[in-house]
Amino acid sequence: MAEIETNTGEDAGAAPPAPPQPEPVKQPTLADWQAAAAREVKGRDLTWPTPEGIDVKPLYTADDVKTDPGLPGFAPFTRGVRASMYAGRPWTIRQYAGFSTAEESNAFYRRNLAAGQKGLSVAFDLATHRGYDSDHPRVTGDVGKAGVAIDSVEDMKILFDGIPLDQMSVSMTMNGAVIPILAFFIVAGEEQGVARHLLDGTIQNDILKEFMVRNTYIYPPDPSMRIIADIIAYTSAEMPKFNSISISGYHMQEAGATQVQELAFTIADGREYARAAMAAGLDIDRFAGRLSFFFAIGMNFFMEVAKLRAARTLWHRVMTDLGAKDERSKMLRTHCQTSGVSLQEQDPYNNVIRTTIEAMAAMCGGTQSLHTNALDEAIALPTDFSARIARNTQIVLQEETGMTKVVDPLGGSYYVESLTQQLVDQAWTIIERVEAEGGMAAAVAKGWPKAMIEEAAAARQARVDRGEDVIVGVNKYRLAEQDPIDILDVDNVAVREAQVARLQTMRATRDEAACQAALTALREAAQNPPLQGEEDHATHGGGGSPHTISPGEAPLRQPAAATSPSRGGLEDNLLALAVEAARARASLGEISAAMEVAFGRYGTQPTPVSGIYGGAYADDPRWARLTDGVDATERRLGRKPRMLVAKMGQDGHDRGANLVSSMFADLGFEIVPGPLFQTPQEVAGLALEKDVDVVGASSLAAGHKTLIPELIGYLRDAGRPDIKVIAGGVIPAQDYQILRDAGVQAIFGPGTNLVQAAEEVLRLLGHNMPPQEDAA
Ligand code: MLC
Ligand code: 5AD
Repeated sequence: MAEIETNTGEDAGAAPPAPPQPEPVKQPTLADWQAAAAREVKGRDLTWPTPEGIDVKPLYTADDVKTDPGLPGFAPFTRGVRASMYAGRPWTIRQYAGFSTAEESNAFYRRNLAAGQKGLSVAFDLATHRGYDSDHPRVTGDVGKAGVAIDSVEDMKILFDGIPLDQMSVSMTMNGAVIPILAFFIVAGEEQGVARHLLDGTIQNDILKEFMVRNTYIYPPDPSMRIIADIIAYTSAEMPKFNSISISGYHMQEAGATQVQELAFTIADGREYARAAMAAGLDIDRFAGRLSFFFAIGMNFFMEVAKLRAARTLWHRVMTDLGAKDERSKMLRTHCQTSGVSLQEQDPYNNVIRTTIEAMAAMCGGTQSLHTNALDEAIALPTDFSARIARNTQIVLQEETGMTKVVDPLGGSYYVESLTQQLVDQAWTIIERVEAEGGMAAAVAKGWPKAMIEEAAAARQARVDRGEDVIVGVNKYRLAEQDPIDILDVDNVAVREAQVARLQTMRATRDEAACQAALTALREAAQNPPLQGEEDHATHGGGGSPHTISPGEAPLRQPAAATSPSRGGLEDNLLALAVEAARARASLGEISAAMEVAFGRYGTQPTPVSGIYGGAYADDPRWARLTDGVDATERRLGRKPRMLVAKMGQDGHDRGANLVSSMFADLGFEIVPGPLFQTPQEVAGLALEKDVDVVGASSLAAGHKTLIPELIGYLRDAGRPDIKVIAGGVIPAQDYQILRDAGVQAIFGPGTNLVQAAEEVLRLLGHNMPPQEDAA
């Protein structure tokens, strides 16, 4: 550096000599940086092509930032919906939970609230989701397993016993049986002394993503959209503090969607719901301020931060286009949940690290409310211990780190600002495609968003199985041995007995005539006005025998709401009538069945994508080894090996089943993709009818110990013990022996490499598959 002479002031009379100018420092240019970086890495390309199709560069500069994100609390809310954000009030620590009976879940909630949780979020069991009472024969494996069993307002009152509903905001994840559940909640509040205008909370009520990925629908799409419009009409008139919907991208990412797909389809879903409510005669500014959102937060930290910023920017644009005037109508407020699918069974304490990183991304993205997953996520519901660590992850972030003190702390980062804009642009392209093809309901009916997500899932699985995407403890740094961890196990026989007893008491003590009259009024409102072409969807019998309609067969019409101007009022509002039925002690199954008479029960036939997984292995010798095995098996059998991929019970999580179907089909198996929601007897019947060699039972909702042994029993009784039954999904190691004793021939838990699974299946089918040292 040039030395600077100091002026001592000694010859003050003379003109001071001009200070020597420092040599101008030549600022390095971007080209200089590129050259330096290229030298360091010997010319290797450092661009990271992400699954969303964004080429992330190794450096971002001011040149990459094209737009000014504005200020938090002001349109377009890119930097946050509140001016002060967490500096004013931190996000709500809202842990999603529920299991077993209402009593047990209530006790769990109270313990969690005492330990620092701030809001509630109820997880219902799958029987409840699908509109069945606990005594229904189709749900024996499901009661109390994946969430809490709620059959009536009596259960709902126990669930919130001692929890003042005017002070605690309660989210309920319910989409299928949304009418009875919301009715029970309203009546439970009423009987607790809380008027409905004081109830604060959120109902998920997002059916479009159910048809795409989550699958806990009950009715066909048209009446399901009517239900949503009715709920928005009711809550906007009667429950001003209640969020009428939680438009969810979470389950899309869980099913394999890229962040751009999650973002685009969620915003497009939101637009569809807003339109359905407007078509029912509601003024947009009366309801839009209570539409809320829900996103998943996965491991790509900066992408997730940018996604939440992009989501707010996009929603502001969409709502402005729809004519909203009130700024609150254009604010995207969201709940986030760290990613379940990113968590692993192997080396499970790593999950605490993953969840912390994801929670920080949700925070830097400006979420309003957050659930952090428990470390045992991949195998079971949380225990008190794992729930504590999950909750404390958020408490530590809020109370120990100082991270809440600054609003939008990554705002102005060249990378994050640039990524935000790219996500806005890429998602907008998909949103415009949706628009061009008639809106999201039409897109869902055509099935292309689901197919897009499944293709992304297959590509991701192939990258993981080939070791290209690293998962620590799974495909790299795997432990030689791992001790099982303590997990929660629900005795669902005991739960079912308790539920059935309470149902019987309620039915015996209620005013039967009043109850039936309320149910009749509900049924008549559901039938009025009759939906055109409703016979297209109707099932055979109200009890819900599954009837399958592929998405292509059941084109969606405009939401029924659009054809009925009276829906804006509450005269034949389904929720208003269900509240009457709930007061009269009608059960969840009865309320659901009353509407099913009018609407029918919906089902879909899975259509696995093809060529993606196999394509990723095109030149891989490990794949050739397998296809040789399949060819040899085919020659021996005289036909292609045949596998039924089965889903039993009310478990609609079909990501794993679809991946397995798609991969084995790519290998050359003949796949029978079983419909969702089958009983063990129905699966056995299909296995016999199609004369399959293997049944692969996929279980993600803890029904495996009941349902898989029953299936094996039916196959044995039919004289076909030779049909091999294998099990896959969320199956804890503690249950392996029970399943093996029942006759299960192979078990593939979370983190299974599909190539290795296929080898094992070929061996089971009698192929002499030599062991391979460098197995995938
Ligand atoms: C917030 N507030 C502020 C503020 N920040 N006031 C002043 N200054 C600030 N800085 C105010 C808000 O305006 C609001 O009041 C009140 O505080 C509460 O804040 P909020 O931001 O609205 O938070 P919350 O009540 O927690 O609501 C968050 C939400 C909501 C809008 C996202 O929809 C929600 O709680 N969703 C949770 C959904 C959920 O749990 N889903 C689980 C899915 S699990 P006011 O008066 O304006 O309301 C799942 C898994 C599966 O789906 O598949 O089963
Ligand atoms: N309790 C706690 N978390 C649950 N999840 C699902 N059901 C429950 C429950 N009953 C979480 C898991 C899962 C995601 C969909 O929600 O994290 O991955």
